[in-house]
Amino acid sequence: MDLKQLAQDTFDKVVNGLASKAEPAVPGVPGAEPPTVAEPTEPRDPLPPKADQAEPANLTATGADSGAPANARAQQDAWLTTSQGARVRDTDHSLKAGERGPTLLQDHHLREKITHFDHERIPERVVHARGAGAHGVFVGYGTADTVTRAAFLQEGEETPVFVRFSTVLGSRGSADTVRDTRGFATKFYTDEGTFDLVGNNIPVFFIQDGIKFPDVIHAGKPHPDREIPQAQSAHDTFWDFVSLHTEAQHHTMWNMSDRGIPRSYRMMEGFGVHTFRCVNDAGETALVKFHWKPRLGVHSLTWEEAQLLGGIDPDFHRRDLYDAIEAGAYPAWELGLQVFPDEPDQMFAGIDLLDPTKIVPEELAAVQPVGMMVLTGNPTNFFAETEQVAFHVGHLVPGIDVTDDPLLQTRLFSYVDTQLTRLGGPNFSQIPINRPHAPVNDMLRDGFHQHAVHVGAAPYRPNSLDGGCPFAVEGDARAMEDLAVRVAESTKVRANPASYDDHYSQVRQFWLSMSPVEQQHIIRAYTFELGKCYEQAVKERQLQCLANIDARLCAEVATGLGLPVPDATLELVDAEPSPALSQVGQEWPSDGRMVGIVVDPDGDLAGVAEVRTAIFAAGMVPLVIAPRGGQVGDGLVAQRTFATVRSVELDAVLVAGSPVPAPDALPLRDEKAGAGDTPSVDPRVVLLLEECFRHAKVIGAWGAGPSALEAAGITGTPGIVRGESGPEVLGRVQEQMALHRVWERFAV
Ligand code: HDE
Repeated sequence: MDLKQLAQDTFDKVVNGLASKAEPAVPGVPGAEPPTVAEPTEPRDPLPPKADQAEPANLTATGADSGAPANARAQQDAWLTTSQGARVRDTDHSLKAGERGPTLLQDHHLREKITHFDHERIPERVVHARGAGAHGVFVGYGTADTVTRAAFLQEGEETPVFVRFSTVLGSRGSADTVRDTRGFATKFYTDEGTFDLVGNNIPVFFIQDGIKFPDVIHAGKPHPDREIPQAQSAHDTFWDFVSLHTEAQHHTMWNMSDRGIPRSYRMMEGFGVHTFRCVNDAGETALVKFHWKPRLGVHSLTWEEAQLLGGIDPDFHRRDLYDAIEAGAYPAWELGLQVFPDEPDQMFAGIDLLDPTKIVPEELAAVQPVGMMVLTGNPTNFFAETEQVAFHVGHLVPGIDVTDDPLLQTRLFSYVDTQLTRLGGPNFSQIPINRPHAPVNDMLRDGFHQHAVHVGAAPYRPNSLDGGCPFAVEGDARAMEDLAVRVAESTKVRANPASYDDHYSQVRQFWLSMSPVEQQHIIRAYTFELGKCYEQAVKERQLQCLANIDARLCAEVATGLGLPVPDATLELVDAEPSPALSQVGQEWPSDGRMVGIVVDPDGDLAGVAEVRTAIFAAGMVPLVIAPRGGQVGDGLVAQRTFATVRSVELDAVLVAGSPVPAPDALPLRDEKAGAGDTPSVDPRVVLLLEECFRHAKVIGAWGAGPSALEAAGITGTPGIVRGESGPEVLGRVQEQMALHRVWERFAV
């Protein structure tokens, strides 16, 4: 089977299917036009409600009509009402004893409005508080049949999904682009019940046993006395913990690499981290690791971009995901499995499959694609969907089971537990976004926020009063199964197996697998983070850990910190590099990438219009950047001005002229030019080009554009395309964008 072709066919099928369905082209948006790639920042009408939100909670848990009217939900009809549906004439003035008051207690409308507002917030997630979600569809390839009987993986089976991406450490309002792990949690609404794959963009974890989760999180969160710093690991408590607790070194190295600052949620891998146990129709079991492989490849920001974005656009990743989906540049991932024999020792090639601080390199066990997920719809309401979605690693379907990984075992307890506080009681699975699409008949009753009006007199088993309903599955009907896995005869202990003691060999393997540029980024990241620590002992202890990973890494970081270089206390093993870990060297589609076009109102506007059309046609998004807002030329509107644009939101920039300084730019006059001198090119364009150059982006120029490049001191050639016409330049720029960055431009 040609798997590459299968991936492309599946992607095309989902995207074309959306366009051709009589049903909404945008899921849940009746009558919406099939999406085309379009400028995402242009004003548009508000989206109508989506299908998944259209109905109130008027069904019982058994699927029967509860008797509640279908419109028992806010925002029906055109009139403002109270929560009880009584129409309201005036919501701007409280009821007072005379115009100057005081306000009367009897004003029920005032009290209801304020009381509800007072209780609008719910606790944010204790970790992964900051996130962004999207709806989509998963299509099975049928290639997993030999491994698992999970129905949603069967050939051509389409399953609705909701995905939430997140950072881990920051609060709900923190910046998207901080250096951190990213959550990648997927809810599959399968016909056999909901399956949640609650993963991260990093395949290993800080701890081997869940009992230490509060410790690592307390260390990473802001200091308890000052509550700073927000959303970052560059502080003493984090490095204190990871340097004392060396099993965290592997995850920490991934965080210090470019993986810690993704370019986009659309360009991240996802990992189930733990090993799961799958069972096929014949009852044969296999051990499995889940992988998400992004269609657009794995790409990262530069550290400077990440920092600038924290101020310029803290919502960068959230916006990027939303805009891409609105523009029809649907993000897609292939789900892949690494499959291992289910041996009694649960080891593979000497690697303990139950140790979540270890990977199995792809070169030893290939990731086999089993289906594709395409995200095709944005949430209608952030709170109702992205905030209230509740994932749980225990939400499993027939064919997929857990293993004894001690990290996973703790998670099986933690997720429901946390929802009880966060979502206010045990009925959170009745919240629309959490409702299974499979029929539910669970005998769970009552509790806070019970929405179902259950029928029947006997929510217990066995019963005769409800005719014995509901019935437990018998015979061959498909159901959850407790696999009869042998548990070794053992004694109760608080201890780890000896295989968990190796904390360094895979960290070194990761380091050795990086290209020189990526290694340089890692060195700078450690130097920055440790440079933010105050405690000398913490820095020295982490340097000792680095010495046990690689001598050069340790020496360069130590030099940056101005500290002595310690000797390794372990013998360094030269692990075989795993090329799959590096982001450099491959080519990827450029769908949904942002291309800025710097426009000189006196320059080649016809060329700009032509290039803009070509950028759309290539599935990317052009942003016209002009001296000021409004119309630039015939049919050309500025989407960014020289005052609002920064390099960080662009993947490449084209310069279609050499704009002279606009009057409002003169206060920003380049100091190098000297007081009184007027620079030849608008200094904000010069700054933009300098930044694009520094951030290793492809830069193209035609017409008078090359002289603007010269004014910015850009003379080199790698990633600089100069040409006669816009379309010619764009073609060559796009070729280079496939590599993501102009890697040669980084000083190594
Ligand atoms: Fe989580 N984790 N976690 N985690 N986790 C939560 O659940 C927890 C772990 C992950 O977008 C919480 O609903 C423990 C590994 C994601 O809603 C909480 C342990 C991995 C999300 C929780 C871990 C994850 C969470 C907080 C150690 C990658 C966000 C709010 C035993 C495989 C899901 C919530 C979303 C969220 C506990 C370790 C991924 C407290 C105790 C390993 C993506 O229950």
